[in-house]
Amino acid sequence: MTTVRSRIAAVLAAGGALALAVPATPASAHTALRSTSPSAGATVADPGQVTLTYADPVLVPRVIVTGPNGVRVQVGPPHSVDRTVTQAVRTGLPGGVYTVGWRVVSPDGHPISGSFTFRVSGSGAAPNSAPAATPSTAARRGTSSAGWLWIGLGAAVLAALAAGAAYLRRSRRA
Ligand SMILES: [Cu+2]
Repeated sequence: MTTVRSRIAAVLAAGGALALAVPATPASAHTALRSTSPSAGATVADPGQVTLTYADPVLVPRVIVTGPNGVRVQVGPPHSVDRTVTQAVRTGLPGGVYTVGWRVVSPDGHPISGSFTFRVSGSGAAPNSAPAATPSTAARRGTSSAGWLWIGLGAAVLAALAAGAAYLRRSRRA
């Protein structure tokens, strides 16, 4: 009895020590993206660069900035100083939605990645304002065709279920 009780006490003590140890070592947890410039969903004139700020210093950063029509607009490799990663992008960007895809290695060795989008107003580049309407229309068309694909798949699943039910009914009768 006493050995069982002391074993339970030992387990509880170990659990308590573990509970104390976990929040006491936040540096060993993998890092997280804290903020970006341009910020996610923002509309900017011509950013010139993209900066990503993490909770901890990061290693081996990779940043890909993709513009309308899938054009890559990052210039050279990203630079990582302490907790901030800076990636130069082309200047005079045409208007539209830009996607930033990033990947870094946390201080604990775990790679983390993510993506966000921002919009370039393209007001500074008058000749680009007309073609800029085309990619956004294409993007909208893309999502609507994806929507139709899901509706089509849903209809196919329903048809398969109906056929299966009819088959079961027929086989049960026979
Ligand atoms: Cu981690």
